[in-house]
Amino acid sequence: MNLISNHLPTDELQAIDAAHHMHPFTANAELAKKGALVVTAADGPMLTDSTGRKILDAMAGLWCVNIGYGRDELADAAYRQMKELPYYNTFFQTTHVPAIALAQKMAELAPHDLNHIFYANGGSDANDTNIRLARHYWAAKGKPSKKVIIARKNGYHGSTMGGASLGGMTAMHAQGGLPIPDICHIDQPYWWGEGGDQSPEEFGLERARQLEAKIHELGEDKIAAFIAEPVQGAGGVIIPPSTYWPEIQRICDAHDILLIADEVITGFGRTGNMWGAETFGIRADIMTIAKGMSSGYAPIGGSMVSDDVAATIDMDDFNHGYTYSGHPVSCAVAMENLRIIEEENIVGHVRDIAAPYLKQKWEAFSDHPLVGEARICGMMGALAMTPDKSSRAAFAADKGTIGTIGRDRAFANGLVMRHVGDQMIISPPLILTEKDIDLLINLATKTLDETYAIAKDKGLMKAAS
Ligand code: PXG
Repeated sequence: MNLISNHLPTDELQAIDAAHHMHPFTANAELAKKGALVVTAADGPMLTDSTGRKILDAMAGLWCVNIGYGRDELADAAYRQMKELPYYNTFFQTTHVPAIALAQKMAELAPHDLNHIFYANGGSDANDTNIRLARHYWAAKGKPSKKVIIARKNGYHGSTMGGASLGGMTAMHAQGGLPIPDICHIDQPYWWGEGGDQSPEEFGLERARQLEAKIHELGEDKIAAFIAEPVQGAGGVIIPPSTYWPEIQRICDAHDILLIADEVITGFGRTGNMWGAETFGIRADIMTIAKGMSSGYAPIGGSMVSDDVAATIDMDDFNHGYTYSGHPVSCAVAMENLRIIEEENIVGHVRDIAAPYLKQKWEAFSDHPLVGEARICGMMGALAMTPDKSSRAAFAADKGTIGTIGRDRAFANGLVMRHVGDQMIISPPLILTEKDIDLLINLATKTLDETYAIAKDKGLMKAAS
């Protein structure tokens, strides 16, 4: 493999980075003190840092590098497309071959009649598109008062003004005056964290019925859509109880509101089917896609839109679009990625081999003294850490204290895991072999043992009152 490794020494790179690069979701001054991990190369599921250390990437970048790193076919597809037609737009009665081919492919892959794509650059702007699509749809149907979009607390739908408003992250809302008008949030279906004495099934129903209560409260004539991730990703891999999605579906159908499934993480095989919608039996009117669409090799996202929504929107100009909607290079890379997913049966590999093997090992973590719940769906999993398993208590220490220790121990052990508060989460490349999974589990075990030892040492194994 040819590496572009002719770079400055690590400490110099870190100093320049600290001086000029504002990192997303990061306390930059804090990071500047220790310096960011400089990743220089990657292959399969393994990263290489600037010191030559190998690290297992159990987050697939940011939940996106589904086919793993180092696939030359995608690089070749990008190169060929850049030479042939590096850019053209699709705004003013023009189109190009990569956008056409990918639109056809996505219509074939997407569930039921989600036969139309509106291209975006990623998930956030695709969700901004969805807000405008849903509102425009109802206006075109002669019901302009149907504007409100109901979303969920602790959901994640992106970082743009629209995406962050749909998301239910209070720390994001606190910055920049969000949410924008006509977006509201109901509670999440997080049984382990919020289910109290209810069974998961009872709790799932109760949380779904909050949607119906909200529709009654605001009036059906005001509601445009409900948006949710089939499994919450950034919120901490929250897998809803089995009763949740059927009830949500019933409510959306009964009340004439659009259902938007945000499959930015759950799409393209992550849950063991091509779509989270298949895993949970969801029939959406609009589906958000990004990340695994190109396995992160090039930025691309979009909204898959049903026949009905597309036909309704088409009756009028939809005054919306991005310069890079359907960028030819990203489309060509996505096409090649989808070819690999299909020809190498990546989804079958997840369903039949990787996910069952990982599940069995991952769930055994629930015996660890630090772990309250070890949950997993396909290739996305979480370990909820607790000082007291029986009461499912939170730690007395500030939220995220133990999670940060876990994250730092994982890095030190050559494993990328993310922490969400005091939960450790994974979302590895889908191509992991059983041997890779063994490595992941060994490193995660070491990480948990060390985190537990540190938490005990520092007197942190105390429950919040
Ligand atoms: N919807 C969902 C469900 C997502 O997970 C977005 C939309 C936004 O996509 P873009 O491509 O605009 O980032 C996402 C993105 C994390 C993390 O640390 C998660 C995401 C992005 C960055 C960090 O968990 N998800």
